[in-house]
Amino acid sequence: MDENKHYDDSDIQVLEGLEAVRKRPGMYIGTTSEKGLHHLVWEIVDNAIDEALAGYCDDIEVVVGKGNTITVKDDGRGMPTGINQKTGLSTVETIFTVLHAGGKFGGGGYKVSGGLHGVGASVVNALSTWLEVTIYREGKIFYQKFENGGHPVEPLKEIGTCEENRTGTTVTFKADPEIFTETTIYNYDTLAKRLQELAFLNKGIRIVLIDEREEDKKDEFLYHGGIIEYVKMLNKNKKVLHDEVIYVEGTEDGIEIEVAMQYNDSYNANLYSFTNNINTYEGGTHEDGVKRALTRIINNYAKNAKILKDNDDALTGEDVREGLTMIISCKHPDPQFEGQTKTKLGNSEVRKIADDVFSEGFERFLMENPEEAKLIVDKSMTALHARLAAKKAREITRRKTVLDSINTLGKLADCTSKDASISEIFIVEGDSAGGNAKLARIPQTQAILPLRGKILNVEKARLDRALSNEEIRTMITAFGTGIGDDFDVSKLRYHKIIIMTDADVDGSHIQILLLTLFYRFFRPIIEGGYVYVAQPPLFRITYGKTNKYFQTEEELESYRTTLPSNAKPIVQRFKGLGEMEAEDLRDTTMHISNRILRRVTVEDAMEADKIISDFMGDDVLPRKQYIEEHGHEAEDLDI
Ligand code: TSJ
Repeated sequence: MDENKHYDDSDIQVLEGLEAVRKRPGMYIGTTSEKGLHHLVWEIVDNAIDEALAGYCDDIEVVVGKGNTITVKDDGRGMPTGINQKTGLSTVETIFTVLHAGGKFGGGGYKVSGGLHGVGASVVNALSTWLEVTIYREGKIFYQKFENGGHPVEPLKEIGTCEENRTGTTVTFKADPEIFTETTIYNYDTLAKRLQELAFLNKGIRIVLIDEREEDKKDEFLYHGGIIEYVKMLNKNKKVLHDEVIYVEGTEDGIEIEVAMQYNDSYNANLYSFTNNINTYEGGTHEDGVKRALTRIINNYAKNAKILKDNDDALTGEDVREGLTMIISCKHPDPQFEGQTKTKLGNSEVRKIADDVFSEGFERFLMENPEEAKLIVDKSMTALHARLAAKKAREITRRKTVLDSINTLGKLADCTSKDASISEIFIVEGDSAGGNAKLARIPQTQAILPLRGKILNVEKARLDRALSNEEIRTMITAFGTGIGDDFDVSKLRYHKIIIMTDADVDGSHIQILLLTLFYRFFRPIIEGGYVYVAQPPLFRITYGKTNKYFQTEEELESYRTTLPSNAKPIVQRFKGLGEMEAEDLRDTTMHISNRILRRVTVEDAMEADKIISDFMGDDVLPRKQYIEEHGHEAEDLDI
């Protein structure tokens, strides 16, 4: 058997491998939607980040080209250009054509690309119409191009020379529209958000994003303070309890833990954890270790300072995390990702390491900064007292259910069906819209709950205050689920909770408040997919005997052009639900066969929650800025 035969065999195998990726792209990148498209960028960027983490690169540039091409460029050592013994191909060609070839050669250090995604450059190549790589190394320039889903046009070739000190790798690719059938257009904000996050998580790396598609757009992310600056950004619109961000860092057994934290005066915890730059949404051992240490140390401090007496209830994790913004970043040579979405760190040794590293640093901080220590302990103590008060309030609420039921019955027009799976409740703003909805409903399956007063802004209220709000108590009673620790989603009396508000700024505001309320106190109803937003029309156009309804002026105008030129239709603009005829409301918004409902996702609710905490907290300035900047868009605010 000669050398060439061997080469042919592996070449065929290689192409079969890439063909498999094209046949089942979802297996490799999860989805071929817009999300999958962006995944290609992360795969390539991860390689440059690896080079930076190995200590050889501090400049990364991502360019979105005119035809939605992506170029990623680094100033690292340049990919090795020699021949790979196993494949008989150049290392470069191996990396771009053999599945899972990444990380099998040289290097050392952390491989972010070996983590959650880690499918590597060959998958990007397989899913691209073409891909080019250029390497600057040892005074030479090397180049290779691939076409039609990963087929090399020629082997890697030296195409010129450069200055000895110029090194780096540049990759350009064009995602294949036959694979990414939904879209091949990149979203600047999606790219910017993740690249900024990578810059926060990897201090000292400069990451530049350039958009050449229309007018030139550019962002540069470089954070010498790393996650300290991340925490500062998250707390930007908040009143912080102490000026300095607390920062703790340490390495044990090659596992690096970094924590940055700062308290603000809100009641929410804002905690994000990462492992090898991957957001561990589901938490894991690094998060457990830090949380455990935080609770223990604040309890010990409070006891030693005699703030917490021997017979007092201990501070819980939730107490000590109230108002806390925290980033935990772990870098691990061999992370095990678990959980439903593979975003939970499973390595058990990390729990103790994270605990050790964090407790040592945080204890020292408290000792050296008694003023800040007192503020933090006091904040936790207030949370504890509020928690005990809420418990009492809940007990009272529970006892008051009979009374509440009577109140609720007065407002609620319930449906006659007791089968939750076919029952719906419309939450309607105001009595006049409520009256209309009562006329328009199907009484067997559709219940109407008009809300009268202002819904409480939950950003400023803990559970105890929320429970004292009559509108909220009414909803709890109507839903049948209870709240807080007593919450039981199986008792939900309606499997569709439909928010129906006017299509204007006030309506959007009420939607945001309700979603935030549900997110904070009734989260399982959002997770269960029980919450919807109704889409009432803004216009009715009557021509002859037919009525047509539209949600936007554009839709209305484009319909108008289909009418004969001499037609004179009498167009009606609805200012609110209360102004519509009950018949209109039924035909467009409530009747099962005509209406459009938008199911609220957890992401929608998180977004609402973020809008509330960014813009509707105590601080009026950001709210004013937001309204000034976005006021004109508010009408089509889509949440
Ligand atoms: F993988 C890839 F082709 F997609 C890609 C790799 C894309 C980009 C934008 C950058 C890179 C990359 C790879 N940048 N830097 C490196 N470094 C190496 O591959 C490398 C260089 C030298 C040595 C060595 O031991 O001398 C080891 C490695 C892993």
